[in-house]
Amino acid sequence: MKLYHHPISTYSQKVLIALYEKDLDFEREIVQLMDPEKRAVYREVYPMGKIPLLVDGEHRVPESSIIIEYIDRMGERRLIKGDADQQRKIRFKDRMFDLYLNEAVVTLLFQGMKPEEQRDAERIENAWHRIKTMYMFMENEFGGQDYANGDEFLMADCAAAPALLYAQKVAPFSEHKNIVAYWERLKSRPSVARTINEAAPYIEAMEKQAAA
Ligand SMILES: N[C@@H](CCC(=O)N[C@@H](CS)C(=O)NCC(=O)O)C(=O)O
Repeated sequence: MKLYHHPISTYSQKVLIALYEKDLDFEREIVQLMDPEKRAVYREVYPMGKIPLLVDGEHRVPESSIIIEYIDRMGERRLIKGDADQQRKIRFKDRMFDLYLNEAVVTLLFQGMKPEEQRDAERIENAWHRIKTMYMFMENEFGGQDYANGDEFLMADCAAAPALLYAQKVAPFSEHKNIVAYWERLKSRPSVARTINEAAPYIEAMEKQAAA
């Protein structure tokens, strides 16, 4: 299997965490989406131009959640488990973290890198609404359970970790003690710690470039 990804990309991180949790072997290819030439080359592989993409023999599997569904049939460790209702709840939380936390956090991150006069106030306001709503929901949930779907780290937690990694920078959650405790639990997992370590030099370079 080969994963097209970038260590700094949140959706790539989500899949890397899943691959590490499941201890699966894979090749990696880093895709430099910021470089127009390299982006054009990658669009030959996947016309939508999005990362991550998993290629396994004849199968081309895009979309982080679908990649996790695909790899979840491999190995012993399951990231989507239980009966149909339990699985639906795992998918629901995964969607919530992707669509309403990750997307909103990334919006704030990219808007923050633009000169003030080019920022889109409506997008920023909408992102904040989603983040605050997610924080309310998460603070309540993590008061009663360790992970997104109970006491076990599953697919939705793979989605939450990258969003919280960047949220620390643009939408700090330090006043939400249950989210802080959840983030500490996530970071202490080898799969998440490894993904964060691999991203660290790229994040540092991006921050230096933004500050220059
Ligand atoms: N829904 C997709 C989102 C993937 C996505 O948006 N990836 C970003 C990087 S984190 C990307 O490829 N951005 C480049 C672009 O939108 O052209 C997934 O879950 O994999």
